[in-house]
Amino acid sequence: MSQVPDGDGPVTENRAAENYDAVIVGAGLAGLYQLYLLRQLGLHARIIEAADGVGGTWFWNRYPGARCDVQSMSYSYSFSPELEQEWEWTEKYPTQPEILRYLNHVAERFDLTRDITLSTRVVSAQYDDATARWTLRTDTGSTMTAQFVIMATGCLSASKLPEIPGLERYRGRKHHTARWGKEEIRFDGLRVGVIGTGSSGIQSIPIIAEQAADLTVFQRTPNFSMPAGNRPLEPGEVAELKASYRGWREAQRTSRAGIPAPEATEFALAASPGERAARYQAAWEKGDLVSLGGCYVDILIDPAANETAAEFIRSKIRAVVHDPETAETLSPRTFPFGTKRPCLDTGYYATFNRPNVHLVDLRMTPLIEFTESGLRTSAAEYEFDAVVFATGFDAMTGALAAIDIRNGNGLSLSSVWTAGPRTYLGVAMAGFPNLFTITGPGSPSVLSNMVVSIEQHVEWISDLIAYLREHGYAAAEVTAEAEESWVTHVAEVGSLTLFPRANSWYMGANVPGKPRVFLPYIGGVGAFRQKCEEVAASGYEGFTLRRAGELAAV
Ligand code: NA7
Repeated sequence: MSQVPDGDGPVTENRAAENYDAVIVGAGLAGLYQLYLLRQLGLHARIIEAADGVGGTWFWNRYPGARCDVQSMSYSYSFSPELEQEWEWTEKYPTQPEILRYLNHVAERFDLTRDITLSTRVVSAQYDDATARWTLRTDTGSTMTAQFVIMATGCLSASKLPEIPGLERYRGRKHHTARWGKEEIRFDGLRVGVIGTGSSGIQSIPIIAEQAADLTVFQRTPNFSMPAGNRPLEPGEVAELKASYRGWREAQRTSRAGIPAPEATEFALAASPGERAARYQAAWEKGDLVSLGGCYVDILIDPAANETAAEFIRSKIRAVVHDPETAETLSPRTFPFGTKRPCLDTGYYATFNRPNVHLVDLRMTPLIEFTESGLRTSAAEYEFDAVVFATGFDAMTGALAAIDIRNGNGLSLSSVWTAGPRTYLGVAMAGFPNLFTITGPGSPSVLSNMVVSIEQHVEWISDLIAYLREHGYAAAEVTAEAEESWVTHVAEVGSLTLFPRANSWYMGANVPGKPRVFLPYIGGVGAFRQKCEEVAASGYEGFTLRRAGELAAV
């Protein structure tokens, strides 16, 4: 957490502003690589990071069982062949501690640490049209100016608590999966309640269940989850991928989701039930996020096709969970498969066969309030020694909205985004020159292997900055027309799919009052990259580029 200076009052009022070519907000996967590339360009750049260590998502999400759902050798930087060769991943899916070790290694190996300010949260960013510079203020009272500001603030970093009254009354232990402490937290012999059955709940529940005397899971919406099939990596397969890494990286970059997979060509409803079952079973056994949804072209487009995949997963739940009523409660029926982020698990459904685990269906009996000793639903009162909130995030816009970002006219980004975020390529906003977002709304981001999308955005932003400097430009600003046309395109492509039918965080539906807009871009990583490359090749079509002498005219 950020450290606010205590004792002597604000340290800063008379502290001189530090001046940079670029300030990067956030030291996760995106911020680290951005710093590395800007340094290569010769920029004086600095990362400001709220946490007291690097790692972003992987710094904060330390809950038991936290693991990436993209395979380790693919969920890693591609920019350094040496790094690729020397780092040894140990499991098919990397644990949070292993990824955090990797990111700390990257920060040290590329000597990034000396340009990272930790324990400092950027609270505001104000642009000045006349100088084409941003002024940033932090919660430690420091001020800095920069020509470029790059928000590497993450898509899932603004965590949220459930909107249930009385939280302050509850006297037991409280833990949010995305704000887990650094010390080991155990639940041995305790009565525990877990709220939330997204990825964080589904990964942590089996482990908490093994420790707790008694575990109650509060489920609002059941999720589709598939077995991860996690296992140690074999030396042979590691060597094989390391030998062919360049080709693999290229395949990642041109794939749909940053995870190379065969493109389906057939329609689910054209196949016989037996053919479908065999194909779904083979995909199920692969233990990954993309194979099942990728079995047929129409799964994310046609509700009837989707239902065949959804019912296949429900049959798996029924096969594992002994009590038919519990199996049915765990079976998703209110949204199409794939339109909320599916999960990968290790023993999730079987956990509900344990005598110490109970499932509460919040659709039947909603949460009413916290009490001093636990929780009350419309049907019963529960007492807990510890409550775990696996209640997710204000996704994609939450971390940006938390910073008071204002343009030269004093207009805030949040006020421009009241009806939903507006970006060009998820990377820049009209009216906010020299401000960039890595994997912002309107880019493939959370629908893809984040590392692939992060590298693409970071490289694109770096190329744009290099172009500006080479050609003597002081500022780049997206035109209103380019932004409008991209926002329209993102919405149109989204509306061709089943995604808008789900109350998901992709739609902003998990945050009361948030506009219902499909936030990521579903056009695919490869196609998106191509579009970005075309924009760059055209001399940054869609941007107005200004030289220093033209700034006053703005
Ligand atoms: P998610 O996937 O947003 O899951 C949050 C869960 O918490 C989900 O089951 C929510 O139910 C539930 N929730 C949220 N608010 C409430 C309230 N007020 N009452 C009851 N239940 C609630 O977050 P995760 O951290 O698990 O995963 C985020 C992403 O990280 C994941 O998708 C991967 O990309 C990695 P709901 O479904 O909204 O009804």
